[in-house]
Amino acid sequence: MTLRTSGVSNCCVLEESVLTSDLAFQMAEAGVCVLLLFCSLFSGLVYYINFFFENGDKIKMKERPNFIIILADDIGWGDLWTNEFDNTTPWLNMLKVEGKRFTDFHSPASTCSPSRAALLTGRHGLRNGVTHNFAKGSIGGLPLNETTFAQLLHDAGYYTAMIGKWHLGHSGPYHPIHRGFEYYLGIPYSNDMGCTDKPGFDLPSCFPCAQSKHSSRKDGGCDTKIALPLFENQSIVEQPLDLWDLTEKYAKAVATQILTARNRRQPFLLYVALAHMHVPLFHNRFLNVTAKEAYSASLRDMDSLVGSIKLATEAFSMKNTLIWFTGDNGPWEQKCEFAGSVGPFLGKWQTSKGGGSAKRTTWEGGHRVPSVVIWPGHISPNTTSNALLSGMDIFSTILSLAGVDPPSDRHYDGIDITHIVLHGSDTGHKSLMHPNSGAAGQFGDLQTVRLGHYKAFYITGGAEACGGGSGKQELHDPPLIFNLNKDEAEGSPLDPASEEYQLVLKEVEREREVLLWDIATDNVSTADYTVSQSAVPCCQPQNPACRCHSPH
Ligand SMILES: [Ca+2]
Repeated sequence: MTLRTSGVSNCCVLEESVLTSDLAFQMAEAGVCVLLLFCSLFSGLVYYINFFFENGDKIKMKERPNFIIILADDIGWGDLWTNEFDNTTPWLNMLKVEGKRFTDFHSPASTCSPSRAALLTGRHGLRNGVTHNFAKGSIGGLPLNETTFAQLLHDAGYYTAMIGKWHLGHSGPYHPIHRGFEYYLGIPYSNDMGCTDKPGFDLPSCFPCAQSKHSSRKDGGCDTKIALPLFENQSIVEQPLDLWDLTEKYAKAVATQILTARNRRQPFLLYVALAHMHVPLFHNRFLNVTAKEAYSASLRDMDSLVGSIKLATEAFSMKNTLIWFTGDNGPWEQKCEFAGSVGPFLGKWQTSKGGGSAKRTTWEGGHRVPSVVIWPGHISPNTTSNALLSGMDIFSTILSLAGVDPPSDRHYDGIDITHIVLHGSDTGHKSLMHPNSGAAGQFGDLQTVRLGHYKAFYITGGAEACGGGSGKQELHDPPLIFNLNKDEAEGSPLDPASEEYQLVLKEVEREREVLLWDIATDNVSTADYTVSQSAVPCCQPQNPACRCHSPH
């Protein structure tokens, strides 16, 4: 085995050509996390020695915590910390043991762009303007008068970097580099929004990128004419990108960004928006798995990347680091064996009428996501909170922990849950609204209301299920109300004539009216969803599939 160092990443990679088959197999089993641990330790040691002699003093890090927000894509509530995949995710199991797990935690929407916009701004789509997904050719993005937690932390002296999927507009001023992040490496939108030379697992299967300008093949929504780009800052550094080394690239970039923050002696914010578990699925390139094994192999690959991130903080002695892992929405059910698990949140009322009850819906499977937070020495290990919480709470909570006030000229839907994270309180939201995300109603409208352990639907609709069926939109007046304590699968609504129903309805309507009035009188934004071919990322327009890299 030989080692070579990479000047770009200040890390190291193993020469594949000298790997024996046995060693390759062992590495596949161990995942890239082990590789990164070695790299991290080596680089960290070199750095420490340099720093010590340059400064002649002990390193004094800022007291403000570092933040690493890890956002998985399309992960199911049932994918983690259940018997089904427990052997697949040792690193995420470790996070659960070392930190606080949230069992009733909800993504702010059940599709990508609105969920991410709300995470970064602490505001629902009806306030921040992002109610549905942006396209490859979107000329707009998250409205410019919206403020991300990255902008606020950067202004407060944090080093800020983002690695992964943005999906909030990539053109001009909407690019992440202009939204508070000093460094960016990642895919500007979902990993199925462009071809690659070695496609991952998807349903239907996609063909590789076209090799000829004259090819116009389009298969199952897979566009073979525009390759998936990888950006570093504002430059395309690969098109098509190689899915199969993306985990390694991201892991190296995480280590490099943590070192950069350490070199600058700044606290840091690192937002890592994973391509996992969105189709096309991919995994450790040393593995050879069948389609049936693809989901668990990809989950294991994601877990190894999470492990690499955790190890990087430890190897560089960044103990004052809060790591928060969660997901952007539930599983993409129509992808069948390539979709995750909703666990017990089956949305039976919907599935009995046809249609899926996960991603794009407001059934629990659409937005109840795994969530865990660790911060050594601050968060009690192996604890659980059942409080009603939202991904938007991350905005308010990390700003609070950093001592940063958000702009006062607008209202927020996220709440500061420091009392839950640090002090064992279990008091979260009294109520939480879930926006329509494509399966029913107008995008962004808040027509599903959670009140304590009750949930009211003013509108229902099923997303496309595995096999193709979809449930039609239905309006409910009075609303359907489920008691999740007794019926987590949302199978049988309460009898509208019952006293229980009437009491809940009164409070649901009051909570909803208060919120909608608050939004109507708030400082709100409108997103530009205009699409233009000129906004499609393309590093070489004269080449087939915008290719500027040869097939591997
Ligand atoms: Ca997603």
